[in-house]
Amino acid sequence: MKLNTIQDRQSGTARPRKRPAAFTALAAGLAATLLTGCQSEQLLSIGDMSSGYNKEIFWMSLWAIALSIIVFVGVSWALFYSVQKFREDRHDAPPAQFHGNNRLEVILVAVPVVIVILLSVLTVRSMARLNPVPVNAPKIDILSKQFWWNFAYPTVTSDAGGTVANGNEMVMPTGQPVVLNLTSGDVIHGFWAPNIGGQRHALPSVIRTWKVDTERPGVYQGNCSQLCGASHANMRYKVIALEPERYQAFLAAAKAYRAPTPAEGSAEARGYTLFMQGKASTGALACSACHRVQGTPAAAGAGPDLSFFGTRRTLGAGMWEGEEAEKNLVPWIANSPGMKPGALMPTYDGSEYMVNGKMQKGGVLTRAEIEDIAAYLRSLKLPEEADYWRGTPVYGARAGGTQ
Ligand code: HEC
Ligand SMILES: [Cu+2]
Repeated sequence: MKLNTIQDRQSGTARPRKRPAAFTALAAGLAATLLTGCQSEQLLSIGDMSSGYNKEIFWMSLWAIALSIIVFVGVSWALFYSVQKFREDRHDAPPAQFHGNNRLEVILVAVPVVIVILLSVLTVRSMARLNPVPVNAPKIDILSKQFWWNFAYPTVTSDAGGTVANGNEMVMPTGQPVVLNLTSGDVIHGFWAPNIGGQRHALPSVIRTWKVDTERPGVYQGNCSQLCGASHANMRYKVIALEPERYQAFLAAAKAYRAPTPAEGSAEARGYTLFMQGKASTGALACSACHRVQGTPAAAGAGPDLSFFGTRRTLGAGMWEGEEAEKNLVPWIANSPGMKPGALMPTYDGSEYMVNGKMQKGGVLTRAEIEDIAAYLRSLKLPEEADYWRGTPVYGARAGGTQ
């Protein structure tokens, strides 16, 4: 196709009305990349007014912005007025001097002081509303680690032993403040799910407590907001807000949950054995050395809790969702550091990976063995009524979203 150049126009050719095809193709390509590339992306919004936390911050900011506009307009007016009124070409004589005018000086100091006091009062008022943590509110203990999240329910001890917990998917009730206790197992991370309220840093050896809330049931996106290493951008999670009755149903079922015992001779049973014991002959480490599955001997915390893995819809700490997560489970178990840079899980296809700056070689499981383990993981399901994804609307999913 002939490009529309300056020479064309100078030589008298009319500029074609149509956009050059190259441009159209580029735009279409870009749109396609954006749409497919972000298939599982969800909008994040600090302006989500279904959260009381966000509402409070919004009104406080509005006051602060309004005061700033008043100051800006006032100062600009004074500036332009003086420049205009006291132009040198209109005034031959030196201007009147008012050095030592106490009244003026007091006014010039008092006005900013009043504005700053007003802003402080507004800020302190918002803090007084947001900071107190209700005693009887639902609590969630959050552990962040490179590059995943664990959400534990400290008041819910499971019948099978241990505290009820879920990796990378946080379930909370709507219509009431939820108290979050956040910490880190290694470096500094940031908990940021703006639709439900404020962001906090996760600091090693410190527990930060605050509250979040939302009125609207839904699935919300959460991200790590503090640069924490190679897979910082892949350190995501979902917040699933349920109406209180459904939340209670989830907690009750999670409390009573015991991982199902697979039928003898099934793929799940073979997967179970490999999960618990690994395969010493090929150096494949037991999954139970790092993961917990409620109701089994697996009780370790070096990786996310997998108790209800079959109910989950994300994989790799929110890197994949829905069908993608389903498709990637076997490749993930085979070589997770290959799929997610820096993931601290061994490989099971014999490839090399790095831990603490040292190259290591993973053990080896066959494809069939890994598929058995995947089958076992998929069988780890909460009962139907406690499936927190079922029917829960996904907030702000882009076109082509998966849920
Ligand atoms: C040395 C500890 C370790 C061992 C052994 C281990 N894992 Fe992991 N696993 C991890 C860590 C750490 C993560 C989190 C990786 C990330 O997202 O950055 C993880 C993540 C996972 C996830 C993804 C969970 C999610 O929701 O994103 C699955 C599934 C999983 N492991 C299964 C297994 C299986 C199956 C085995 C055994 C074949 C196994 N793991 C062995 C440490 C381990
Ligand atoms: Cu992080």
